[in-house]
Amino acid sequence: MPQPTVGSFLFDYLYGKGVRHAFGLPGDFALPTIRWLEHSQIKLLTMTHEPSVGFAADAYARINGLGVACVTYCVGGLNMINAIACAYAEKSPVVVISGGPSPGERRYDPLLHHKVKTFDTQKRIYDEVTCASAVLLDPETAAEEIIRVIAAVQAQCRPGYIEVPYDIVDLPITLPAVRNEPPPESDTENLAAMLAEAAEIIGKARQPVIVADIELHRHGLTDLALAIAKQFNIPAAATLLSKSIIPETGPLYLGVYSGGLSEPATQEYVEASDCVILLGAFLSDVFMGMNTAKLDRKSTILANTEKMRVGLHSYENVQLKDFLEGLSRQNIAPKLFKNPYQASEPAPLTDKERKEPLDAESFFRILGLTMAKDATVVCDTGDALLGAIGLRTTQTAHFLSDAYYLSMGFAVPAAIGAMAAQPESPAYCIVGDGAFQMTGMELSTCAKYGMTPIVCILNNDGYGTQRHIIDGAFNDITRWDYTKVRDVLNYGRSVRAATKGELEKALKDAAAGKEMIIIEAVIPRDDCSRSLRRMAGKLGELRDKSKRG
Ligand SMILES: Cc1ncc(C[n+]2csc(CCOP(=O)(O)OP(=O)(O)O)c2C)c(N)n1
Ligand SMILES: [Mg+2]
Repeated sequence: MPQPTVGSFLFDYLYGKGVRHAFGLPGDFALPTIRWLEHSQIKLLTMTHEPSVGFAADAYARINGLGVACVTYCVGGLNMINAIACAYAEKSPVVVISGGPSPGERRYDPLLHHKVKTFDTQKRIYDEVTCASAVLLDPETAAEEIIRVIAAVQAQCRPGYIEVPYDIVDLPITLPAVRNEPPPESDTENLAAMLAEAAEIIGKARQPVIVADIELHRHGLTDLALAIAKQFNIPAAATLLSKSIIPETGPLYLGVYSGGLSEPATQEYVEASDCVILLGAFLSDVFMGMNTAKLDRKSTILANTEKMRVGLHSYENVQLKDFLEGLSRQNIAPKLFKNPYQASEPAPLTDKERKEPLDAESFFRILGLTMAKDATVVCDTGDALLGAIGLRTTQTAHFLSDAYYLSMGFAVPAAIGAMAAQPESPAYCIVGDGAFQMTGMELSTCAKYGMTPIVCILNNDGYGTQRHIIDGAFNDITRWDYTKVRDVLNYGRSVRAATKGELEKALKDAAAGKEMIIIEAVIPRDDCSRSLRRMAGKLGELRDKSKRG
């Protein structure tokens, strides 16, 4: 066995943690590290722009449990900061690996290219969007540092930052003694008290409901939460961020809850509940439907990795996993309930409808009618996401979006990350025309690696979401001929769909074929989904002085 180097150890260690693909873009400081990555067992996909590298690694991490983004110093790393901020905000375990200057240059070369203010600028900026960071200046301690950062990333499901000076990466590494940190433990008295109080109010509740949010998925606890729902026969809603982590065709599924943005049956049931059990929940303004949610703190149980509360009582040092395991052992009689959220298929199109112009709500209805059964759906910010609230996926954990951080430009690169993680699942990428103009040309990477996404561009002639908040010429964008993107890449097919029938045909053909396809779905400029109309209406009341009450 050749002696491991910093570079070989780093990628062997990540491979051992389950990483099979990494996303990157080289630069002189990163090249020696990227060469080690290429020689490792991890397959490297190089992309055209660092924001895409970050979003692809994020999507891969959401599916695979760990992702890797490898970039160069400052020009690359800082270009990717928004995508990693998204991963931080939404708890996605991405390891950022950046090339960096050598220890010698840090001492003697103050005006080295790519440097911003100090040699630590990039690391300090990353400290704001990561849970652990290290600059591997010393091969003696490099292995310990790598293990520390990756352990934090996995435990907290947040990004981590590892900067590798280009001349350190080739040096032999000192392997540390193996140490296994024990997992954090709950305070047994607090746990017992919380469980007793929770069991009492769930036991008494007439209409309890579970809201299963994204932390369950990130921390591998969805099955446990679902077992609780089944055992006590309590229906479960998802959130926009956790959409599809629970089976959307199952009898307990209540739809996506997001206050006034929800479908009416879901909203009514959740808000009429006398015991809302929020598991792994992010109580963001999006979750609260831009403050349209009507949830009474006194009748909610909140259990996430940061807060444990039953009604108005908070409990310290109680681990989410321990609470869920404890809850599953409680003696609570199964509830009786009738699911108001019918698991029905969308109504098929009539011949008359086929000739009608397409609109935003119909787009999602037709997508639901034609979508391949094992599909993964990746949605960008805008109506691509809000309109998808009622879309039913048939596989669990096959819906991806940045539904809390809401950065445009997520969907195309995230679809690339998803296709790398699960090549067998057809990827549907739903993206607005504005967001497509940000990162859509990353489809170049699909051409490079022979990937075949079904890309639906919702072309409503500009920043539709913003138009419904405050309109002006600032919401206009150049009218691209999106079907020509195919010609630029000389790869795949493209089609424009302006009627419901044209969209139905395009999507059916897409599901039957094995090619990349770009579908330009023409949506009237003033049209939008019901959820977007409500969200934008609420934001309009907040942002527009003339609409403030
Ligand atoms: C990176 C980024 N820049 C700006 C915004 C603000 N923003 C939110 S939605 C939106 C318009 C999106 O336009 P488009 O992608 O065409 O979707 P639509 O709203 O028309 O459905 C903008 C500019 C954002 N969320 N993310
Ligand atoms: Mg638009």
